[in-house]
Amino acid sequence: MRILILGGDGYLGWPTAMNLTASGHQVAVADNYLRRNICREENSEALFNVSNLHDRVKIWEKISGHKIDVYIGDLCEWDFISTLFTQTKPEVVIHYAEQPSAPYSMLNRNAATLTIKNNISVTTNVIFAVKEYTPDAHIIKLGTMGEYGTPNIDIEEGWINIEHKGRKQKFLYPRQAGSLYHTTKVMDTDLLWFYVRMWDLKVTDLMQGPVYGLHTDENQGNEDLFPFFNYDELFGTVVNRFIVQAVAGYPLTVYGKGGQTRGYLDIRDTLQCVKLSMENPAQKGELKIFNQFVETFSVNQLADKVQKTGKIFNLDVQVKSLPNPRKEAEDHYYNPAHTGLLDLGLRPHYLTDDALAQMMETVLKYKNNIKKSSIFRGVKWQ
Ligand code: USQ
Repeated sequence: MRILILGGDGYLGWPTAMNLTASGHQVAVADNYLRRNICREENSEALFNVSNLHDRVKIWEKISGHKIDVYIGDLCEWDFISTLFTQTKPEVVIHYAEQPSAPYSMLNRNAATLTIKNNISVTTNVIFAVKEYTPDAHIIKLGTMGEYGTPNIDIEEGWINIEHKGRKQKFLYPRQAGSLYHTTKVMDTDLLWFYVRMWDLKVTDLMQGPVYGLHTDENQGNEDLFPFFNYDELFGTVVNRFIVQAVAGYPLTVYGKGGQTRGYLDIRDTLQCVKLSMENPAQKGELKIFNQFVETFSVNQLADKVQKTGKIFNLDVQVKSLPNPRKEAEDHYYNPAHTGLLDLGLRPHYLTDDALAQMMETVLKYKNNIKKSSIFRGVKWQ
C-alpha cells in the first residue's frame, strides 16, 4: 500500500517507517523537526544523537534495500500538505505529527499555544487534505489513553452505551484529560468524529498508553537506526526515564504517592498495533477506536521492577518520592478495556525482567552521555 507517515522523524514515526517498508509497503515520511527544535531550545537532549531523516533513510536503504521518501516541511502549511498529498497519493495516512509532551504543554503560555496551534492545525489540515485529494484513504491517528483520564468507573474501548430516561444512545466515552497536551488529543478525536459524520471519512483512533523501549526487529540493536531516547523531565516518559536514572545512580523520581497507574506497551507492540489497524481498516463513515496498551502497573510497581533489574548489573538503585510537580490522582481506580487489538491478533511483549535488562544494558553503553541536571527540573502544572 502507499503509506504516508506524518511525524516520521519521531520516537514512533521512524520505527513505523522501517517496519512498514520491511513488510513491502511504499512509504513516505513527512516532518518539520518540531520535536528536535523544542528539545534543543529546552536543553532536553536525548541520550544519544539521532541522524536526520535524509541520513537515516540512506542507512536503512543500505542495510535493508528498502526506500523511504522524505518530505521536510510544516503540516500546518496548506501549500506543503497539499503538495505532499498530490505527490504521494496515500491509501493510508498515519498521523503522529503532534507536539507529544504533556509536561512541555504545561510549561508556559508559549508552549501551550504552540501545542494547541500545532496539534489542532495539523489534524484539521490532514482532514481537509484527505477529503480533497484521497477521500478513500484510511486515517490512523495516534490518540492517548490520557484522553479518558482516571475516572472512578471502568474505561471502555472508545464508546459507551448510555441509557437515560428509558432511551439509549452510543456516545464517545467521556473524556477528561489531565494536561493541555492530552486535551488537544481530545480535540483531535472530536474533530475526526465530526468529519467522519460529515464527510464519511475512514478513521482509526488509537488510545495509546506510555511506550517504552528502543529495540525493534528492524533496527536489531543498530544504534544508527535507533529512535530518539529522551530521559529528561519534558520529553522522557517514565519507563525510559527510570532506566536512565538507575544507570546514572540518580534515585528514581516517583512523583507523589506513586499509585498512578497507566497502561503500558513496548515500542514493538506499537508497530504491531498500527499494522493491525491498517490491515483491518475503518469503513467509510466509521470511527474505530482501540485502547492501545498491553498491561497496567503503578509508578511504585515500576520502580520496584527497575530496582530489581538494577541488581543484575550491580547497580544500587534508590527510590525517592518527590512532591508531585503534576496535578493528578496518585491513588485511583483504573480498569480500562483493551481487547480490540488482541482480538485482531496482537501478540504482546510484556515488561519482563529480561526486557528491562536489555534496555538497561543498552543505556549503560551511553552512561557518560547522561546529564543529571536534565532529569528533574520540577515544572509545576498548577
Ligand atoms: N511519573 C513519575 N515520575 C517521573 C515521570 C513520570 O512518577 O519521573 C508519573 C507521572 O506523574 C504519570 C506517569 O508516571 O502519572 C506517566 O507519566 P509519563 O511521563 O510516562 O507519561 P505522560 O506524561 O502521561 O505521557 C506519555 C506520552 C504521551 C502519551 C501518554 C500516554 O508522553 O505522548 O500520550 O504517555 S498516557 O499516560 O496513558 O496518557
